[in-house]
Amino acid sequence: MSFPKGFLWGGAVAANQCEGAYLEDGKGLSVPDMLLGGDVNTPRTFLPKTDKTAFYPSHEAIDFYHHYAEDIALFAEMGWNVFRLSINWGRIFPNGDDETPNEEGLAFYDKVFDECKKHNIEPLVTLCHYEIPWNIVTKYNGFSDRRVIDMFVKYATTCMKRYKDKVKYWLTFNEINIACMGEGGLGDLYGLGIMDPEDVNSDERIPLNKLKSNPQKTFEALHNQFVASALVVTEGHKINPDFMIGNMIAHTTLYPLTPNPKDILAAFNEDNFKNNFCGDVQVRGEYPTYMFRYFKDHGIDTSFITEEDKKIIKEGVIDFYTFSYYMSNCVTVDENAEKTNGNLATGAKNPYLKASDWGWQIDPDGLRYTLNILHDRYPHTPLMVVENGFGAFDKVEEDGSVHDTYRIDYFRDHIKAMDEAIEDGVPLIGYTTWGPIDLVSAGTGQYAKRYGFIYVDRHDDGTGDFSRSKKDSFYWYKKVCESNGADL
Ligand code: BGP
Repeated sequence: MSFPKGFLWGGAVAANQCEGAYLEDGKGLSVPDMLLGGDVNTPRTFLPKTDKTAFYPSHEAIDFYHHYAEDIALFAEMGWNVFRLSINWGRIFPNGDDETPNEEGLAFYDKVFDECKKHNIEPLVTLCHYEIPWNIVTKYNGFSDRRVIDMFVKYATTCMKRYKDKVKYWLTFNEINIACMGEGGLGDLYGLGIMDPEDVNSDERIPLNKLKSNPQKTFEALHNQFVASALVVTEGHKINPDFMIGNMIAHTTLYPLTPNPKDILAAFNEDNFKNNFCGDVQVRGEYPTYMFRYFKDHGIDTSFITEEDKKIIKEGVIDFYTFSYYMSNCVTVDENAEKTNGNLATGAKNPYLKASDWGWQIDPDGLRYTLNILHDRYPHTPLMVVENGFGAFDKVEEDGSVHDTYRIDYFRDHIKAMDEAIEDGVPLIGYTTWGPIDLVSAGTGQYAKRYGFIYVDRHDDGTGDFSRSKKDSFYWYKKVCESNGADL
């Protein structure tokens, strides 16, 4: 067994998917508060005018806001030493552009971090996990407006100053490359807070994959996020030189479907665009050359990449690289090839892999491969897997137990793959599973797509008493954490 001493074991959540309390203690509306649920075949819809008859899954979520002490105690019982969570921007600056921060919001996270400390759990904090304040969308069109860079830096440094002795590990933007994925304006809205004014003012429900998108604006806004992220890295190190500040990439590993050189090239290009581009900027501090070819081919005017911004990006390279890994997909030029269903990450079906009920292909070997590829690409950067997990329908037995062997199998195989990668020489420093406690799915808005070791009594029709109970996987992951990955 090769997990090094001090390896970080834990789980990961996002504020908007677990906290609920969406308007409590001064919090402002943020993007996910405007989204209704969908399912595997129906995309989530956006409804800007709050409709009292509609069910917005994140408004109450699993009510972590009032259950945090109980939940963190359960995490501690599993033997964790790290807990990845996000601060909801709208709790600290309810409109994004407020003069002063909201003290009640700041006080809430003080309590959460104190609870972690009590249990010797290190918080790993994402500053923006798809939680852009709604006012920034409607008034500034998200990160397409450069003033939002300053708003984000102000928010991030406010948090970093306040929690400088409580939090050491920070991530700037969750899955910053979501802007390069997904259909229509989905990535624009989730990641960048961009929305076409016509869509913002619509009275109709708009499926997320039908939101309008303007690629020029997308890349300008993404560039502004690179600048904002780099400034936060630089400013954060001034606040506390011991801070470890990382990026976060959605990594869907891509293979050519066949040995046809056209498939090889298509997979190579798609991999660069979707998986490598953002990480290359944030680790190496400059835009990779292949992107200038992409911009040229797609008619993108790159004058937004100014000399001054280049310097900022160069200075603010990250300390560690983190990523989510759920699945792999295939790429082919054959338009008739069978497709997978992966919400954001679709591709051609791999005949060698099984998939979850949501069509996400299960590929533990892909994780070992990915870790090696990333280490080769960024040889001096520590890596961390900050999301990995299996969304499934769970069945509660009469005695309240949940026998989720499928989830245990998924995790066992992926942890073995990480073990192999460490043997291969990869500097992997930690692992946080996604949704260690059931929560709202980002892609579909469902509760029924469950990821947790901990079951939450909460359902898609809005029923449930929010009570928590342990699934079989809870006891299994406890063994894993307590044995530092030896007892699988
Ligand atoms: C990632 C997001 C998470 C999480 C996860 C699982 O893309 O960072 O927020 O939700 O995917 O996806 P889903 O919730 O759609 O099953």
